[in-house]
Amino acid sequence: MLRSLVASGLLAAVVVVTSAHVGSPDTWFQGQAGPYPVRVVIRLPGVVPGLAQIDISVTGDGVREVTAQPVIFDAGKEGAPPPDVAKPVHGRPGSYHAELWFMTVGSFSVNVAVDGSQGSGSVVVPVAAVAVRQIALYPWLGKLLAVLGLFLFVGAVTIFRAAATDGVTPPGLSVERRQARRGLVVASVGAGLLSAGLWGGRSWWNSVAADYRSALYRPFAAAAAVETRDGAPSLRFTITDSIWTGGRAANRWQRFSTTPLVPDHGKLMHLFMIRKGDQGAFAHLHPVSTDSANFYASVAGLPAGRYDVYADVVHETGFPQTMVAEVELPAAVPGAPGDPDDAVFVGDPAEDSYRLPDGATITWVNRPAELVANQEAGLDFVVREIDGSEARLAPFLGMPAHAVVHRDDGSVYIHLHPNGTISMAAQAALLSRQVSAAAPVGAADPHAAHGGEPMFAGRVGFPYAFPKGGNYRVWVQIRRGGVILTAPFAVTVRD
Ligand SMILES: [Cu+2]
Repeated sequence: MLRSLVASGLLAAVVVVTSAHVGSPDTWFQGQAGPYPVRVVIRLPGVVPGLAQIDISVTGDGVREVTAQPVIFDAGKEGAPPPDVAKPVHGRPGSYHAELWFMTVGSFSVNVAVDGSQGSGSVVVPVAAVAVRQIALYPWLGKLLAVLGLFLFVGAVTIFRAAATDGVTPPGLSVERRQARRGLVVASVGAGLLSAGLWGGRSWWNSVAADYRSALYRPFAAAAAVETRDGAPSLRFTITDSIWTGGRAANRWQRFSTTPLVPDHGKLMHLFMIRKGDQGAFAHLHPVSTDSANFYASVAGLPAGRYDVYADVVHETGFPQTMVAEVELPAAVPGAPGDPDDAVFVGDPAEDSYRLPDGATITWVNRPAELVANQEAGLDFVVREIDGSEARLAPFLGMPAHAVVHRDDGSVYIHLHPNGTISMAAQAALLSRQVSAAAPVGAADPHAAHGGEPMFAGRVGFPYAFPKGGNYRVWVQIRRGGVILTAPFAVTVRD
């Protein structure tokens, strides 16, 4: 009984989900903290309460102090613990490290503040803390605890008996038969009470573990289908999850994700279709919603095949989700996407430089000779005109470029921006709880001081590290001449 008691003592695990993604838990962010460019990487604890590892690199001289503070959406800064001072990393100038406790499930931000001779500023990095799995007790530890428990149990019963026999017998005298019988009774009653207590403890713990399992995070259930709409094949993406359709939240993460969706880059949903197997067909679509559960998008331009479908949404609490589904496109769909922000791409990948249909090129600058999991991937690209000059980039959904990373088995998917893995809508939602209506802190205003001219430089970098080895595809998307162009790159990553 003790062994099964200990075996059921599963350790609770909370893995933080940082942005909308599949299988890519770490947060990568780059932005401006006042006068200082910063890069922030948040690696997650895996258990709650748990300690997150925060790596911060600050560019520029005269930095006096760097701090990091976890702020939960529903408590705001008032309810946050004081900021932790990040420690400089020995031998790596400009690098700082902090460890932050995540004490509960929820939609958080990590506020990184920099103070220096050039001035001060802060950035807000969205981080959603949810539990996605349970870590079992190490078997050897379970066995050890069972043996110790048994030892304690026998020890206690022995003490009960001794207390009722030797304990009441004057020194030097032997224990009388009547006393010995009473000792046995006391020991049996004691053993019975102890067993009842252990049984109670076991059922209490099992209910805690059951509660925990029922509160494990899982993306909302969803379904995708191809339907004829206005005479043309359309993708219908439906959020089928009873939590969403019924709106009943049973635990903390559900409370954060039963709030309405908010637009991210002006779109309620960013949906990606990737053909399974060869990854030779790709679509970035922005379905329109007919109600809170149903979303439709044209699939014009896509060839036949079976597709993985990833739908990124953000709730008004800043809680991001990626819903996953699959769909079969029985036949190629002629035509081009309806929404000018939608894009479909069919074709084979390049190694490090891809020629766009208009003759320009997107080149992966300084592509690492070997890509290793969990090491900076160096996803830096330059767009060059036909004459080799560096291009200027028009805003595409408020950004100079977007990228999508996908592992060929579908176990990793993430939508990247030049500011990292975070969602701007999540950042804005968390900021809205922290600062006055004045301009948000650290959130880049993509439209500032550009007045509609092509406004971004032709060099874009996506701070990121591949979470595990394998064969990946990276699609980089930019807007040129009002058209969205896509460049695919094939990537092999070593563990
Ligand atoms: Cu999008």
